[in-house]
Amino acid sequence: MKRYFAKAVSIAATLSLAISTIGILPANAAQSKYAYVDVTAQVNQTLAFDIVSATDATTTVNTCALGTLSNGAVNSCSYALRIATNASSGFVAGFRAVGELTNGTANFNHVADGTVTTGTEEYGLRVFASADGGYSATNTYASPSVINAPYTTDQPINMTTSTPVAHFSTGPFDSHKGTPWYQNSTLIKVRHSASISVGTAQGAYTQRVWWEVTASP
Ligand SMILES: [Ca+2]
Repeated sequence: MKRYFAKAVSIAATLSLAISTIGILPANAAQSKYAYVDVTAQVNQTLAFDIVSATDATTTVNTCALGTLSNGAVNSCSYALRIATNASSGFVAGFRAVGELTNGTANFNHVADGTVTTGTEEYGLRVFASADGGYSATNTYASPSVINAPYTTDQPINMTTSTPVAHFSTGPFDSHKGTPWYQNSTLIKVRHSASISVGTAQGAYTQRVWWEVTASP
């Protein structure tokens, strides 16, 4: 009997609350409802890369002439990697060699001590960011690229797989906006150097070096 009585009280209380709620709602109450849209857009990754003159960023080149070598001097030739990307994590630049610097039978000795030196047969490359005197022209380029050790010194060119020498890893370039357009690029200067000894075999020497730039997503 006790259990039945308690249940009857509970039903009565619920009915009372429902009647009260209906009673205070205005006949024409304003209502609000919500819905949403998600706006989306896509910006695709861009990457531009050319090899250009070391003194003119608008001129593309694909030769680097060391000239006629002599026993009393170090000969050099230079060019620049012109790179632009909007990739969130920048890029990596590297090179690989197709064969040796060779006259067909004799291969040039690779530099092994970080410096191509007069009077010894040595050949190699080094890489410059603008911060260490790498590139300057009519316009000033504050290259954000970082040169990988040991390529701030003369290094051998005997890699058959792409070997990273420079990178930029903190996002798209934004420091060179304006005209001309190539100020949106970074410029990395590359210098090849060679020296000979009295025993270096005569001949016309050639080597093809490939550069690869990879955008970092
Ligand atoms: Ca040396």
